[in-house]
This record gives sequence, C-alpha cells and structure tokens, in this order.
Amino acid sequence: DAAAGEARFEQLIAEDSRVEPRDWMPEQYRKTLVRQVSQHAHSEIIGMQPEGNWITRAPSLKRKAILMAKVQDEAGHGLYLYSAAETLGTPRDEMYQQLYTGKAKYSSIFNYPARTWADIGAIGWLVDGAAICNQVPLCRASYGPYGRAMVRICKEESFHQRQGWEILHTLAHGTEAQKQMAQEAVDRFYGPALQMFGPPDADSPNSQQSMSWNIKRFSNDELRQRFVDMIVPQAEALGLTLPDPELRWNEERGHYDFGELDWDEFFTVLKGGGPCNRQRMDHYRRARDEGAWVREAAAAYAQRQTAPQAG
Ligand code: FAQ
Repeated sequence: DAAAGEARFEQLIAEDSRVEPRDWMPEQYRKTLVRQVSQHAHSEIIGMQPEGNWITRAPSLKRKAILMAKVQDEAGHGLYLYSAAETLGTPRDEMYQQLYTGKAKYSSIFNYPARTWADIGAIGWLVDGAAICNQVPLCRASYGPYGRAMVRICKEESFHQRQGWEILHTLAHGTEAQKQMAQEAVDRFYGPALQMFGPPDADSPNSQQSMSWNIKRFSNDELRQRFVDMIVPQAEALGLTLPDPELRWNEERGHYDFGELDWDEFFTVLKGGGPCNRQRMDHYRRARDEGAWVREAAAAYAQRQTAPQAG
C-alpha cells in the first residue's frame, strides 16, 4: 500500500540506494525526473545542430569522419535518455510534442551559433567539458535508469572533450590567424558554457529538493566552480586565455575566483531571445514534419509484421 511504499522510498533515499521504475515514488519526484531527463534528452537532440552545421565543411576527411561520429553519439545519448524518461510513465511522443511546441526547455548553450571551425573545438572542449562536470555526479543519481544511462554517456563525452581540445590545440599552434580564431572561439563560448550549470544557487528553485532526493549531488554553483578550476590549467596548456579579468587563484579558498556572469543574457536565452533559438526550433520542427512519412511507413510495416497473415 501507499504508506509502505512511501516508507520504502524514504528508506532507499536515506540509504543512498537506487529507486527503480516499479518502486513507489512521490509524484513530485517522478515529475522532477521527467522534467530533467527529458530536457536533457532534448538538449542532446537540439545540440546536434551547431556541430551538424560543420560536417560538410570540416577541414579534412578525417576531421569530417570524427565530427560525424560525435554528432551521431549525441543522437544516441538523446535516444537513451528518452528511454530512461519513458520508464517514468511519460510516452516518448508526449516528450517530443513538448519540445515541438516549445513547452519544454533544452540547454541554453545550443542557442549560440558555431561560426568558425574553431567553434567546433570550443564546443568540444568547453561544452562537452561542462557536460561531463555536470553529469559525472549524475551517474549516482538515485533513479536507476537515469544514473545507468549517464555512465555510458559520460564515457563518450570524455572522448568528445579531448576531440575538441585537440582541435583547439592544433589551431593554437598553427598560424597567427588560426591562433586568433581559436582565441575568439574560446572568448565566445566561455560565458555561455559556464551558464550551462544553471542559475546561481540563490535563483535555482529546483536544487534543494533535487539534492535532498539524491538526483543532483552538488549545487549549480559548486559544479560551476569545479569546472572553472578544471579548465584554467587546460587553457594554459593550450596557450589560450579565458575572457575574464577577475579570474585569479584564491589561496585561501583553494579555488579560482571568477567574475559574475551575464545573467540577463541567460534569462533572455531561456525565454527564447538568444541568437539562434528561433533557427534551432524551426529546424527541429521542419525535420520532424519532413520525417513524418518515414515514421508512418515504419509503423505500418511493423503492424503488418505482427498482424495475422491473410490466406
Ligand atoms: N539552459 O532550478 P534550476 C549536453 C532551467 S549537455 C536551459 O537550477 P535544475 C551534451 C531549469 O530547467 C546539456 N535551461 O533547475 C552535449 C529550470 O527550468 P524548469 C544538457 C536551464 O533542473 C554537448 C530553471 O532554469 N545537460 O547536452 C539551464 O535543478 C555537446 C531553474 O533552474 C543536462 O540537461 C540551462 N543551462 O538544474 C550535446 C544535464 N539551467 O525546468 C551536444 C542534466 C537551468 O523548471 C553537443 N540537467 N535551466 O522549467 C541538470 O543537471 C539540471 O537540470 C540543470 C538545472 C543543472 C541544468
């Protein structure tokens, strides 16, 4: 009964064990997870667009093959995150519909354009880097299917990050113009990448509850700090600078201090006013509309396979 289910749920959380699809869970826990996991899935799917833009223009056959594989990985991540979200009882079509109508969010970062080849490097290094920082703790999320999906996703993201770092390293050690292109890409993506961790803790309405349910393990600001601490030495190794005059080592805290981010810009992007929000959604809707006949044909074929044969 419900009381026993609730007690067991509380016990699972207290023991830091896993909640599985058939276990009783509070409605709000279920809702929080569907929100976070489906928005995470949408981010992977929309996240294919900035890099997809460069597949036909990658500077060599080898780089093209690598980029294609990376973008395909993002599609795969989206699909298994939708599968994880489905175990919570929301049909996949409903989640697609929420993205299609603009009701569901996806990560702010994918509303920025990839203007140059160096941006592909910056996306790999900073965007995948931020994704790993945020997602490694999610491997321990209390909801089993989400945590398990994260394990494989994180392995692939680590490879993606090295791929981006290597693009930037090559450019940063190339001609003056290439080095400048790499620096400009880092200048453009640094702030938006730091905003992927979400609003500051004081403006993060979901954090506290998600942390008490062991979905999130660290607050938005804690993970943002961890990311800054990680990328400063990496930027030095690249020979590039991070565009923040307030960035400096704080001996007392044992962390890097960094300047306030442009939160007005962040909330504008969340409300649909970023540089590419419109383009990303138009493209998604067009692809979905144009692919409708494929889904219908596949469904009709599947039905014919299971229906009793005539004659
Ligand atoms: N963009 O109360 P909180 C990737 C929303 S990585 C847009 O702090 P929460 C890999 C938030 O949803 C990117 N919206 O929320 C890749 C909430 O609104 P809601 C995806 C944001 O959930 C790389 C409101 O603000 N990663 O795709 C953002 O506790 C390269 C209040 O915020 C994930 O989704 C934002 N940046 O914490 C792919 C990771 N930040 O839903 C392709 C899993 C916050 O109430 C190429 N998600 N909001 O309407 C999480 O860890 C959490 O959901 C946070 C937000 C940390 C993102």
